[in-house]
Amino acid sequence: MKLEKIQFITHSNSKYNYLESAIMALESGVRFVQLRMKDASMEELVLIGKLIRKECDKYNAIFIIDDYVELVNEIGAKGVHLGKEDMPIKEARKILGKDKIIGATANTYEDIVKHYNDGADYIGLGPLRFTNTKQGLSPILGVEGYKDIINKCRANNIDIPIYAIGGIKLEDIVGLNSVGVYGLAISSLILESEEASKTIKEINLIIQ
Ligand code: TZP
Ligand code: MG
Repeated sequence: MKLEKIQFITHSNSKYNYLESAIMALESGVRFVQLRMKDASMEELVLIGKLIRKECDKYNAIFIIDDYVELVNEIGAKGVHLGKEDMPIKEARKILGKDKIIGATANTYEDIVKHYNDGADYIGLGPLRFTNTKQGLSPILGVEGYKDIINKCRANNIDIPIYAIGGIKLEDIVGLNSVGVYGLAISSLILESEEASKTIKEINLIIQ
């Protein structure tokens, strides 16, 4: 399955709840959504997850969920995104099989090598800079951090799509693209955009 270059991560703010955030992103042109809803109960996740999955189906968009390997099939999602405190990638692969997408969070080159060897489909590498969207951020990488890590991957034939994540603004994307990120995992940039469809088009022009 070809991975879309923009992954929208759900969030809520004064304008949108989680479901509305996903619908707004889809209406604006996003075709890859991750349901991230940190304080939700399993029941809520299943309920909202199924609703977002139906919306994604309408747009033929890829839909994955954060953290919960055990809910992937129940929700009908195409995969899962796993962080450092979540189920190990190898174990998740055994449960989900080869056709589901497994994304993994990384902050260093070493994290990427481990996830690559364990069979991840893509990496979310970050954070680029500070963001309020996530608590307990790993050390900030800056564009130079991405450059160093991606160059090391290339030198060692570690070939896996790398998504930049965390605090990404429109003006960062040319730089991120030029150091070789595959795509972007974003939330605030879309949720706080005055015209999200225009923002998506602008991102697509740079990153394709
Ligand atoms: N991990 C680091 S930042 C983030 C996650 C899941 C959420 C997206 O951040 P932003 O800054 O709202 O795009
Ligand atoms: Mg997680």
